[in-house]
Amino acid sequence: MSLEMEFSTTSKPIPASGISPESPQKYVEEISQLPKEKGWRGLQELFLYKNFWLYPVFLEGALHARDHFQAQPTDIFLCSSMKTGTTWLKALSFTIATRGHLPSDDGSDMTTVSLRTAVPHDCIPFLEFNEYSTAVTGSEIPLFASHLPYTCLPKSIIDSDCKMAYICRDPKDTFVSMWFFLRKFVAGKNSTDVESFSSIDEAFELFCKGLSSHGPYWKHILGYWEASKRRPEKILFLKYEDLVEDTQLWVKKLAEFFGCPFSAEEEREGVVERVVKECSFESLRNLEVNRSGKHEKRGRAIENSAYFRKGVVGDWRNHLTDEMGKKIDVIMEEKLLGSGFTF
Ligand code: PAP
Repeated sequence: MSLEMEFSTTSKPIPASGISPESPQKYVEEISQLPKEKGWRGLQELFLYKNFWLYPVFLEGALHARDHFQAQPTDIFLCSSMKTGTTWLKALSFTIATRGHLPSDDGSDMTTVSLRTAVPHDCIPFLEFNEYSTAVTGSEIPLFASHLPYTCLPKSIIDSDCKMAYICRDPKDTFVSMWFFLRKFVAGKNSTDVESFSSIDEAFELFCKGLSSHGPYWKHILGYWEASKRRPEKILFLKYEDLVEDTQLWVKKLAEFFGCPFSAEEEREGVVERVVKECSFESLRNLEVNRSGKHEKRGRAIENSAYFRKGVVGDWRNHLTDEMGKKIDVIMEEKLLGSGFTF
């Protein structure tokens, strides 16, 4: 996905609405009638669609998918709010689905489409970037990804009873990851832009009010959580922290969920371990494609390295005060109360 498409800075010559000029007129009109808020300084305005704050590019994609995407019952969606582990989940899922082509340690049996040559975002298409004609290469499983909240997904996905794997993450680490990611993007423009970007304190207050990309974050989680309780066999719920703690266990669960469990022989041969190793933060971050490559969509590019910052649990402690941590924890507790979900 292209950051420029998602979060064009205010310094760019974009329409006041933030809606891209190439968006069909009917979507421009629909979006312009939605409530909007300024959101994070240095980024576009956020628009309120079905009770969620979305940047125009995601919204355009959501509306387009709503009108045009025809899900098949066999499609599987990897869903997440931003910065909760999407890249990792994509890498793991892609590797599980294409493990018949797993490169050996010396790389001798590499196929053309591989995590060693493409950023995970280029391996599994995003629904809201209208990439759904691009089937995942080398995989028997039609995998797609989406950052959209459950209630904003196209009706055809819900009606087709598609499987979904949803990943969420501690809100403090999610917020910190998002702030650095967006700041890095803004910093890529020029120093004036980065100076005008929301400070971490300012962005934190907005995040706590639900004003962030795809926010409120708690509502994003709740939508999928409630759906997973209604359809547990169709919606697999993952936490980034659990994935860190026991990646092998979750890789096996994912494979079972996708309908391609590891055979006893594969387990004996260490295929699960190889999948985990292939997708580890260190392995992915150190690949040439992710160190110096760029990720291009619609003629625009961002550095792949932006998707691999630290990859640890609890980094928020280096950037937020205990008081801030407590504040967001209390908000999350209140909002998730009675749902049965906790971090
Ligand atoms: P996206 O919404 O832009 O797709 P997403 O992949 O959901 O981002 O989240 C990025 C986070 O996942 C980053 O966290 P950090 O800022 O706290 O470091 C990124 O480092 C982390 N990440 C990416 N790949 C991996 C991986 N293989 N293992 C663990 N964490 C990872």
